[in-house]
Amino acid sequence: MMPSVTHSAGAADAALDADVVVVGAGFAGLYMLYRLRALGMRAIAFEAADDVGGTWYFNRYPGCRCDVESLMYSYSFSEELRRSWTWSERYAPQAEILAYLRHVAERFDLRRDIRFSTRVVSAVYDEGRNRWQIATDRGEQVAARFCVMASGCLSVPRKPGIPGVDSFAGEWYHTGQWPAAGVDFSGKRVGVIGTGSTGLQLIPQVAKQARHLYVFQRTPAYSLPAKNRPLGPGDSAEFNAAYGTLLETMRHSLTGTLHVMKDQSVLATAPEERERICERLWNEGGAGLMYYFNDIAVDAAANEEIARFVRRKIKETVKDPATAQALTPTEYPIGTKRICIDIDYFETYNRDNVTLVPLAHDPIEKITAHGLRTAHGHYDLDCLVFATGYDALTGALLQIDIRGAGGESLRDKWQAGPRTYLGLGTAGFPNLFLVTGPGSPSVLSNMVVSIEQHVDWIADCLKALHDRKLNRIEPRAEFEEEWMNHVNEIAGHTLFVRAASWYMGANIPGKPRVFMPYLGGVGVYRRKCAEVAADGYRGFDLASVD
Ligand code: FAD
Ligand code: N01
Repeated sequence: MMPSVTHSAGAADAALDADVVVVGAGFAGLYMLYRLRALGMRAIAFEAADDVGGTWYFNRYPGCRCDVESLMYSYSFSEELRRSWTWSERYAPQAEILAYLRHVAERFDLRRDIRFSTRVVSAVYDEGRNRWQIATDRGEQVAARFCVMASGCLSVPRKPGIPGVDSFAGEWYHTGQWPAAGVDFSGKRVGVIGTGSTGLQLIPQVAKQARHLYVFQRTPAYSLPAKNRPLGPGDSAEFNAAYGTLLETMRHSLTGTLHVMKDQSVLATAPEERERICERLWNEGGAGLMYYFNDIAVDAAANEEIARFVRRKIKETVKDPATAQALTPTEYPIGTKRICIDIDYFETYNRDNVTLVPLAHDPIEKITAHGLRTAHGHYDLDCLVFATGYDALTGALLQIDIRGAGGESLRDKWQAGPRTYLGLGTAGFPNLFLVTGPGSPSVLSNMVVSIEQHVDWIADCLKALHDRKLNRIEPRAEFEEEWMNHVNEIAGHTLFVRAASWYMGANIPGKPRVFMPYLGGVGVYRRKCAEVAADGYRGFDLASVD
């Protein structure tokens, strides 16, 4: 394809023209740029941060690491890249994943097409010119035929609206915006609000430094031990030797990983055998226990058996019975909020300098200048950490004023919850693509596998349009409707809808309660997307409008 970008770098009011604008430079934006370049299309990416990395740029809190094994949580598109990188641990720490993404940016010279420290504030489709008009917070305007939102599912941190939240006079941090220089908690009284995946990674690390750590827990989490360990050269060699087969397995699996669900029900397995399997998977570490049996996500009684096993482990680990009891989740099925993978989380409560403050019977009343007041007392704090999560899946998209054909606003269209066709696009918004958008497996999967699948689908689609001399693509409303019904129907058959999770938008007051990701599985979804493409992009209107 012919390049069509004109740059006048640096000038805030410069008018730019590109084939494609990409929003974001994390795993998704970087690979999208790589594919667009290979197609000969000229793309410009905007990234709010001052470097690449996305999630792994922002989440520098102590203990942050992946919970999908590093060997799987890696790009597959370049063998050369794979062989140029060695992971040091089963679950790599944040700094190493960020270094990997920087390595990718350098190896493929991607930074030259990225405008850093620049936030896209609006994207308006100009029907007459069949172009997206993108505006940034630095005053830049770009016209592009296509726009790809690689803006992340977990990229808008959320500080809760607790009364007095802005009155705290000490240091405060949100885990999703952690200072690059790090934080020294030595000698400090630290409060952590939040016990999701982030809190569980952070708490054991802060406990090692702080004078005293208070953990304010609203809902206890189910967590499985990571059993993290260093990786030796043998691990990579073994993985690389079988790579082709392993990759195919991941791509066609339920979750984009090597966890292959057995055709075996919890309830049909004899109790002693079940115990033996659970114990083995627990000791192997990671999320394997969640994906072995085929009925945990759909059968409440089966789920309860696995939940009971995990609850027993908590009781065996935490010495103080009252603390153990408070840390034990009972109110929702295991796995219906994202399962946590931890390193010494429950053990941390055996330390003298750690106090759990269960909020169930002692709710937070307000944050004060000097700490936090609950119904039963005041906790004096020097530092407060919000591990309170994200405006997930739709947050980054709806922060941008996106307007489609006829000026329709995405915020209006999605008022009752996101609506997409395949999570890849949305009717009324031609030439707009979403990477791991709501309605795709996204956050329920190994995101790198899902990101690559989406980016490949989008890149192949752009090539197909070009080859057929077409320049406009838009999901058809009736196919979108059908897809949303399918997404909802599958979710409705599972236990996921029983938990007040961020998958449901339940962590944000006022956010519509709909189950946003697609639960049909990575492999099934991949096949459906491929069929749509092979069938001439079934469900999309294609046109040439110039
Ligand atoms: P992101 O990495 O979020 O990147 C999006 C980028 O877009 C950001 O840099 C953001 O600044 C930028 N952006 C957004 N809006 C704008 C705008 N308007 N203008 C300009 N730039 C914008 N997933 C897994 O599969 N396995 C894991 O182990 C795992 N661990 C995780 C650990 C943490 C702490 C978190 C928070 C998430 C984790 N995830 C994990 C999910 C993770 O988000 C994805 O795996 C992956 O990194 C997402 O990449 P992305 O490029 O889609 O989005
Ligand atoms: O956020 P969360 P997270 N008062 O929303 C609590 C990925 N990730 O950053 O459950 C008191 O899960 C809230 O309580 P409750 C992963 O996909 C992966 O931890 O709403 N508490 C909850 O305990 C993950 O799922 C890794 O009752 C309040 C916590 O804050 C996603 O990112 C690591 C509160 C928020 O938990 C988000 O995880 C980290 C309030 N007002 C993240 N408001 C890996 O290991 C919120 N909470 C790979």
